[in-house]
Amino acid sequence: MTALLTLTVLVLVAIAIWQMTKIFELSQTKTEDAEIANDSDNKNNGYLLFTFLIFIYGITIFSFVKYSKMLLPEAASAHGGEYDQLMWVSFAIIFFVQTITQALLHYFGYKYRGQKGRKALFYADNDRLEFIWTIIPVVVLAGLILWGLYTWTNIMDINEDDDPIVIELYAQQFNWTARYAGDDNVLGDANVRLINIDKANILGIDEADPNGEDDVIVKELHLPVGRKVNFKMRSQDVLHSAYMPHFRAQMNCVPGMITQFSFTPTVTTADMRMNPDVVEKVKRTNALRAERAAEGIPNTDPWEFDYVLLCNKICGKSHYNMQMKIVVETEEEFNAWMAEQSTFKASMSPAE
Ligand SMILES: [Cu+2]
Repeated sequence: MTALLTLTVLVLVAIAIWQMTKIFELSQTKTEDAEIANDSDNKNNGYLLFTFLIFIYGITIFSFVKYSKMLLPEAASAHGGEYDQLMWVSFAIIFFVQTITQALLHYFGYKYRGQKGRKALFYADNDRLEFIWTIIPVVVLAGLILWGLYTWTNIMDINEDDDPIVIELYAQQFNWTARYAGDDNVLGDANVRLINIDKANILGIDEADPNGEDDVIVKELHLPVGRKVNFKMRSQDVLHSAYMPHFRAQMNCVPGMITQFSFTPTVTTADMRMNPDVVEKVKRTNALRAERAAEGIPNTDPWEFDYVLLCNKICGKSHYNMQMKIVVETEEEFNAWMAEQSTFKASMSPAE
């Protein structure tokens, strides 16, 4: 409601300014050629072009300096480096081309501004020039696209090589549940129609399928470092998206089907907490939190870095808070944690 009112006020103010400008224009005494740009108008517009050029370069540099600290730290997965490299090369090319073409565009706008007595040159075409400005983008874009396709195929090649752990990520409004495939490393069949709250079967695991008996259902995702994980995603209700930014991983969770993503975590949570970028970020965040705590604002306890699984599809009103903690640890720590979890069979409530 407040937003609507603010918007209405803004629109009304804009209309008022527009009307006032019209009145101001009408009140001016008119000379005959007032509507036609003269040499000095053209020159001023030329200078304005340069001002705009300085503005876009300035805002680019400002954004780099002020906001590059918001970028993610180094990738914590085996494929992440490849992904980042593709992104940085694309950024560099876009940045280079943009810097040069904007300077040329604005400079020529000024250089060939309208002047009394100057006539535009009629220049039909130039095959060589056209060839050059067609072939360069074609080669660069084809290169980027081929490299992108190659990277995509590599990342999305989900196979059973290297003995991956199989984990299901189950999405529902507005939380995540993870299910490990257990000792047999095979997930029991599941279907939302088999959900039985009375028996605490919250994921709809088929009780008749022996593969499901040793499955382990948890609310915190633990991954052993260096071991490949094959994720199988399901959704109970609407479209969600399993997003694990530190691992450069994202996959939609679609009701009625199983989607997959696979990666190998390479940096433990403990090691990532010592990464200089992460240390800086934690320091900055905690400084802000301390300021807020001093003002008596709640929920401002110091923050410690953790990997997270987020939802990256706007799936409803609590979408922003749909997340699960991910802990990457050594194989021993992982085994010790897993030994404490109970299996689906053991955790099920007996039928009434
Ligand atoms: Cu969601």
